[in-house]
Amino acid sequence: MQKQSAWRFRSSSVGLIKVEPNNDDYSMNNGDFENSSSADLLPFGKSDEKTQLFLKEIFEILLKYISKSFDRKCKILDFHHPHQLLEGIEGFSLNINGEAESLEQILVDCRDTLKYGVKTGHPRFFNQLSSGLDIVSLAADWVTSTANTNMFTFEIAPVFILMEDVIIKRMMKIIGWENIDGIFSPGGSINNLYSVMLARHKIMPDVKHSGLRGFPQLVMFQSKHAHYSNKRPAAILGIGLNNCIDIEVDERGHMKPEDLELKILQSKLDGKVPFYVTATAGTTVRGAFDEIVKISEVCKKYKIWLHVDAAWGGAVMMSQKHRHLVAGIEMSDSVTWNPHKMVGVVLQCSMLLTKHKRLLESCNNMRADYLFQQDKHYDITYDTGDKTIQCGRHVDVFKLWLSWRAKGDKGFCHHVERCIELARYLVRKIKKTPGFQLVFQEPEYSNVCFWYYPPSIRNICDEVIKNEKLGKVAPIIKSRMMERGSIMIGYQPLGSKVNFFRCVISNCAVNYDDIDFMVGQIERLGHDIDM
Ligand code: ABU
Repeated sequence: MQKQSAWRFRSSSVGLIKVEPNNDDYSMNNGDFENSSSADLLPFGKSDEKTQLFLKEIFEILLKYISKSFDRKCKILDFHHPHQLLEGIEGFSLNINGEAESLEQILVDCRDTLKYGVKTGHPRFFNQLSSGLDIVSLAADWVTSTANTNMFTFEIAPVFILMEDVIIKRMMKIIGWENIDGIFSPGGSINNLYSVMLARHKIMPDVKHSGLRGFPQLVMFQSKHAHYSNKRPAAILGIGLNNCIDIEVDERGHMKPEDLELKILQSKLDGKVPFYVTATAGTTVRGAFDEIVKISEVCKKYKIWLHVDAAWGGAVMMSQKHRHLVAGIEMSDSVTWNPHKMVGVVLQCSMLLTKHKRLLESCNNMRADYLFQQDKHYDITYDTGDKTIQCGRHVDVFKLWLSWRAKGDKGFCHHVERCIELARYLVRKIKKTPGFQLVFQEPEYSNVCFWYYPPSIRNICDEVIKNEKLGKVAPIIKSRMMERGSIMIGYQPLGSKVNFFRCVISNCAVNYDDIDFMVGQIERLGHDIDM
């Protein structure tokens, strides 16, 4: 919104208050943001008062947004098409016109940015694996941004670097390894890439310096339901997507170990070198857990690196009740886990863990003299930046560290168990609600996949025609829910299954009524669909 319709501000005994432009108190405006610019803030301003007033106002905007995020009466989003946002709505403009705007306009920009976004913390946001708005990790993120440091060396991030070490060592106990190394990086996809790099470096360390020429063709394997990021490293690292082999899944969505072994043997017959297998703990769509013990036996037999992509499902390690889903994880060589998914740490928080100590360093180090001097006066093993493929690295550990401090193991355990219990409630609800059908019976995790059949297609006898129409239902309902802003759930096809809803529960704000609301809302939005 442009500043003509914006607010005025003044200080009072109860803090900063907002005053309408035509209010008599307008003249008492101490913030005077309309006539102020970033040049009046620290480090340029004469005092820090303006900075404090400005940040307090930002804080007020954030607090209001947080309250709305949890308020079921508020919409999840105020949907606008890309062209509408680009053209500008009610004065909200995305243009950078080169002029310095007033602080008043900057405040309005912040408010409008949140206004036209999606409240991913809303209890009726079921769209993504990461959802919810965890207050402690949010506070941690604010602290992190204020510290505004970089994770490359102990020299400039002493506390955060040690926290990363503490968390990684704690994960060693949780996974059950005798050794550990690891790194926080921007997301599961990057961590899956790291694991392929490590696996290749272990068997072909010379590739780092000599390149691929002269080395045998490598082959890697993952289930056909694995996340797509498990394949991309083949394209990035010169292995080639054609050497990234899909393994069949059984009726539960688990990778078939016998098909894995068959394809490993085939690749050997082709003169290639099988070197890497991904087992998925919690597939993206279905939430299925590959059987790690059986897969690890195959990997051991053929001396192949086993990576567990537990980005989504790794949280079951926190629950004695559900830990059996990752039985055998200690037999893996590396694990990806994203606490920004199931345990609700705010984005982004993702780690790559490996039991092969010093391999990350050896694989990635470049020994830049200006950062990683070898003659520093402290223990330079804590200059962990050289283990990564980044240079600058965001502080992600503090969100997890603070959240773990605040909730303890029990808090994380409760989070996972409650989300799975709510998913089971949804399964029971779907089974008994006419027009709804589960795509997969008895989900293992908190993904619940289902179709909604509007009355107009329920009695169609021709299965081909019925399926064709069914595939169009979820996108129509999804567009209606976004226009209305009442609820958000993802949809997709999978193999021969036409478009279905994938409801993911990872937000601890969700309750049983929200599940009932979701089912009722889909009925309300979809009952009149007639194609
Ligand atoms: N790692 C990607 C997860 C995407 C999703 O939320 O479905």
